[in-house]
Amino acid sequence: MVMSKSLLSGDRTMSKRPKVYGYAASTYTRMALVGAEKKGLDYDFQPVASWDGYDKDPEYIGLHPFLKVPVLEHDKVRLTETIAILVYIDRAFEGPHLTPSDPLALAKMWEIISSTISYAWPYWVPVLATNRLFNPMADDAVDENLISSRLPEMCGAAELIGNYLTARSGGFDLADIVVARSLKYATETPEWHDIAKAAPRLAEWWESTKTRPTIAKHMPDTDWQQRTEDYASRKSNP
Ligand SMILES: N[C@@H](CCC(=O)N[C@@H](CS)C(=O)NCC(=O)O)C(=O)O
Repeated sequence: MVMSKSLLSGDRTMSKRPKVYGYAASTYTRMALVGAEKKGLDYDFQPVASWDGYDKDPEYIGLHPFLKVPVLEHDKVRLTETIAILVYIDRAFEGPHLTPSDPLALAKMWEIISSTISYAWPYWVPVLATNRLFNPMADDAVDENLISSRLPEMCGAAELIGNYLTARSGGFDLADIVVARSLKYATETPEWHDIAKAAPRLAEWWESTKTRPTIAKHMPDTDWQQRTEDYASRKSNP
């Protein structure tokens, strides 16, 4: 277990403006940023690592007991865990509601979020995106066996979540933010063809969601050729 001293406790003066610590390629950081944007907050983003998160700034250490991002700081409040951050953003500030008031719609929102974090994110991001997109960028090996053996889970989760998303009666909520950010990298891989075929509702939802202004504004910049060059240049000039 990695336990580290918090940089954000002690004498540090907390910002009155909400501040999100994270890094640009981080799916969870981007969820917090989309939430802040959608709420219309005047907030700051403090990157604490290189774009890909591989090279951490000294400030990264101590932000989170398990060395994760994002972390939100606001006045006397410091929060870890993306979902907690999103709920705080929704409830602590004025602006459009990001969570439904209807009890069933609220439960459905959590059903989608929990399913995404439990059954989709572990396959779409650490298995698929890391191997297909981030490993080639860093000149690391691609585990083809892992990708192909986990394709059924990637497709199964996509089908389930697509069905949940399109069966809802309400509008945009935190579930859209969590699914959109978890799915983005998968849509850039060749496996997206199989996933979309297995989950046509999710594919249709993605087509209409990816162009929403706040979602589009917080797409990570995935020019992979440029990313590969940046990574190589960092490694040769540490
Ligand atoms: N349970 C955490 C998970 C956050 C998480 O896994 N963040 C990733 C980036 S998307 C991270 O910090 N990874 C550590 C690293 O990049 O070294 C949350 O909900 O915020």
